[in-house]
Amino acid sequence: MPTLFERIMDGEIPSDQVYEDEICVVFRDVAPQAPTHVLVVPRTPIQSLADGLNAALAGHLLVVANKVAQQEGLSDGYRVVINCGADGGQSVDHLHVHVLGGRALGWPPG
Ligand code: DGP
Repeated sequence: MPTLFERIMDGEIPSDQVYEDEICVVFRDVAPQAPTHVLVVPRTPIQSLADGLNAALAGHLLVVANKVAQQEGLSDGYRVVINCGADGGQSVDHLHVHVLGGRALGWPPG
C-alpha cells in the first residue's frame, strides 16, 4: 500500500508543491501551524526517523529544509521538526521534516 505522501508525490492527491529533486519533494502542509509550514518528504517511503534513515539522506533533507526556508523568505528564522512515533506525535508513517516559520514560535512544544 502506498503511503499518503507517496500518493501525493504521485499526483493522485493534489498538493501545493514548492520544491522537488531526485531525492525529495516539498509541499505545503494541509493544516499549517504557522504562516509558512511545509513538509520535506523523501521519495523513498522510510516509515520514521527510527527506521533506517542514513546520514546522507538525513543531511540532504536538512539542506533542502534550509533551501526552502530561504526560498520562502524566512529571514528571521524558522523551526525544523521531525515527529517520530506515537509519543512524538507522528501521524503519517512516511518520514518527513516540518519547516515552520513566518511568526515567533513558542517553546517548549506541547
Ligand atoms: P506528523 O504529525 O508529524 O506525522 O505530520 C503529518 C503532517 O501531514 C500534518 O502536519 C498534516 C499533514 N498532512 C496530512 N494529510 C495531508 C495531506 O493530504 N496533504 C498535505 N499537504 N498535508 C497533509
